[in-house]
Amino acid sequence: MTQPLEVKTWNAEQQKQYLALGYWHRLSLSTELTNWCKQYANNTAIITGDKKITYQALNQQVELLAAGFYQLGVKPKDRVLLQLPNCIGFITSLFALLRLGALPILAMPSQRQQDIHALCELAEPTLYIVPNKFLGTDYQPLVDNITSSFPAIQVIHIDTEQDPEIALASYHSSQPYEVTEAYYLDPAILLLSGGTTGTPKLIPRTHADYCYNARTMAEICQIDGNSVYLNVLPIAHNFSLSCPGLLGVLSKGGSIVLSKTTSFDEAFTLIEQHKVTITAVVPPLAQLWANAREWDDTDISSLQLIQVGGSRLEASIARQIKQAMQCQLQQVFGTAEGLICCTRLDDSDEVIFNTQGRPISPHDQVLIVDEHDQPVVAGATGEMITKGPYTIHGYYRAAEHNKTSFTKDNFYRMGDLVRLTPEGNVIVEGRIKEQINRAGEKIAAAEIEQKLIDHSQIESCAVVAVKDSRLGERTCAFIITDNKQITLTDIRDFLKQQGIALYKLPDQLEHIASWPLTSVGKIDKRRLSIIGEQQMKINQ
Ligand code: J2J
Repeated sequence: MTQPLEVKTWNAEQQKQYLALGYWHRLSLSTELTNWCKQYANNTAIITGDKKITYQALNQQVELLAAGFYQLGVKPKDRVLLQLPNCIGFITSLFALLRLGALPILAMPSQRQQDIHALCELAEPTLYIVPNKFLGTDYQPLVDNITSSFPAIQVIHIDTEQDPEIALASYHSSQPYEVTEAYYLDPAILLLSGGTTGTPKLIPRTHADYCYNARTMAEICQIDGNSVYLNVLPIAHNFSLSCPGLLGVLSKGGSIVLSKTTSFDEAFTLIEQHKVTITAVVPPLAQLWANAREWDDTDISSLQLIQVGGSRLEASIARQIKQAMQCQLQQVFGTAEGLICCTRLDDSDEVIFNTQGRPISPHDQVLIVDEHDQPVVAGATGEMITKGPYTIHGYYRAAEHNKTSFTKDNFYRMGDLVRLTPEGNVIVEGRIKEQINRAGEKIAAAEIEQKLIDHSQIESCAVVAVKDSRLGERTCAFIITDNKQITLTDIRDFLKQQGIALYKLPDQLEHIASWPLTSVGKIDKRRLSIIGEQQMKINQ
């Protein structure tokens, strides 16, 4: 028997309050989408390649696909694993699944067997929607592996090179189907958490809270029917899906331009061609783009706002980005679990360059606490904990993990060390969670450690983040072994064979004779990060 879908949610009083304030609508995300398609029928919704798809046409494609998925047997509350890159098929599949009341699990195209396998075990999807090939990766071996372990799963292959107007057309159906209006406080989608453990965690975002998140960000970014948003980051990520991203932009009648890659060649050309007004990137990418502006003369003057978030942005680089891109900059400090902080368009440069802004909802509660969960004195650094109208109360099917990730009164522990300025802006100072933030992509140290320790010649290991001028942070594995010949390539190959995604493979390997320990006898990972940085300098 499958486990129930129910997840812990807001108490009755909070629910009443958020509904009364108009934050939440008593509507499913699917009904919101249908309403936007009707309201902005003739506006351009999606631009991909040389095709422009209106809201009306998008809605028609979604109708046909929902009917097709229905014929395949997709039912309300079925989990469906969606692992697609930035393509029209992602958008139509997502919306069609929502229309049937199914629950999409949003996996990243970069994930491999280890993650996809774990997601299938955790959420028991009935359908897996995956590209056949994308940017040189053939997904067939991954699909073969998954179907051999989970023979009941149906697979839909998407040809991402196909004409967007007929993408998925072979799955279209004109048969009638049953639209299911989901309850607005049921989970609408399962997002992937950055995670700190060996197995992936899924974030159940509800219809009401996710829509509120997207609309609020759209309002802060002043999105309207003339806005053109360039989607360069993976569309399945919370930043590009709802901050304001795809959903926020569609809620206001704007257009989404899909970019396949993050390269400035493609991005700048799309900005010029479609008069893009807003885009969202991670700091290392923003810096690459800013450097490229020194010699690139593509006309990107339509750009009004560049959102930068996902990892730490140094003030000096923030300044350089604003100058090079000749538009407003917005720092975004957010999490797929909920809370989003950002600078506002009319903030001073001082605030925009030096802080990560403030929460987007007046009802976001943010506390900065010490190791005993006691609030620190004003202005001091501590761990950020939060709850509010769009922050989850628990991960999907993770009762044990939820006990440590949330406080007794339902605050989510962000795992970030921050301080607040007197004006209430957040400054991110560091992190207590054991995670590597590699150019915005999050890697749980525990996951890599658990795999490395299976290596017959590794006695003990620890994985830490080491400062990196290009990536922000790189992944450094420390090992204790008698075999001093083991190289970085050896351990990367070893991990690759275990189905670990490429972006999670260590960038650096250090042999160590014994562990530096903290006063309580744990491996001193802070010390290891420093050693890793020193070693890298010596080796350069
Ligand atoms: C430092 N660390 C940051 C920042 C996130 C918008 C933007 C980002 C995310 C995201 C997101 C940071 N400076 N500006 O979902 O909608 C680190 C923190 C945080 C973790 C969350 C969005 N912005 N971080 O990055 O769920 O450590 O969401 O807790 O992937 O990224 O990661 P994620």
